[in-house]
Amino acid sequence: MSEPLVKVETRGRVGLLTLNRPKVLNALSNEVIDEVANAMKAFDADDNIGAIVITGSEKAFAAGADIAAMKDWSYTDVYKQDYLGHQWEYLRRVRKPIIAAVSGFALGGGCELAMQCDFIIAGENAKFGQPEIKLGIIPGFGGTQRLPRAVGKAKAMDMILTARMMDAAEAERAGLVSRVVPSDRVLDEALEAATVIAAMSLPSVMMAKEAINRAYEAPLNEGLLFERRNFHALFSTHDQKEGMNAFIEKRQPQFKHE
Ligand code: CO8
Repeated sequence: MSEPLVKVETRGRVGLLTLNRPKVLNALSNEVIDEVANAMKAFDADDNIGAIVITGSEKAFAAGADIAAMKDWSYTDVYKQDYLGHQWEYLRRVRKPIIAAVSGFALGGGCELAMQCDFIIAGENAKFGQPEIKLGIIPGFGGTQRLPRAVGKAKAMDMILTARMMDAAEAERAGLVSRVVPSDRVLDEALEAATVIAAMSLPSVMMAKEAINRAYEAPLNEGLLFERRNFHALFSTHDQKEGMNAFIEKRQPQFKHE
């Protein structure tokens, strides 16, 4: 049997996706993205999963869209299939937290895939970049929108216009990644973070994610109201009573995720 393009596993309450096209540095073909989106949908619908990790290999998280597959496409080909729409946009709709565990290259669509996740844990050998300009195109999967939000306009312009890569230390300073760890620790660190998150009350985790994302999509007043209403709503859950009682009684909470 041939190797799957994306390996899908569970580790306790954590769903783990591993991009698995090592010969082409995990180049993201439509087939790969279909498999990622389908696995994400299944994890999102599974009550036994509380957080998701997506990773690649030690050499590459993903070196971008599959250039060999794209090179002969015409405008009508990409327009008619709405390339980078539909399944590709699915990640945005996943309601559980997704952590990108990035080692090696995260370039073009690979950098954009990592930025669609909720946060990035990078290995010391990670390299981020949007080199599309060298191919006569521009980022098409959110790079021109998410990179400036993550690192500011100056660095985003610099990276997208010159195609230079950012190493892990610069990415951490710029706010693109949340932590940098030794390269051989990336996946373990991401799984540990995901396990911590998955042990929290799922409704509060989902509402926190939704509220943080509002900070990017709504004016401050709307975002603050959205946060406050969700804060109020959590007082209707079992887990809020359990969490607060456990604190007062000096014991660990037993969350039911409801
Ligand atoms: N697509 C297809 N094949 C690739 C890709 C890719 N993006 N990247 C690497 N490969 C292949 C190489 O062709 C090579 O294959 P082969 O062994 O058959 O020659 C193999 O992977 C190994 O690559 P290299 O020999 O080049 O390895 P190096 O260590 O010398 O270099 C680099 C590593 C620097 C990462 C280099 O491979 C590189 O520059 N890759 C292309 C990076 C790039 O331009 N990425 C942007 C692609 S365009 C894009 O992402 C469009 C964004 C739109 C949204 C996409 C949504 C996902």
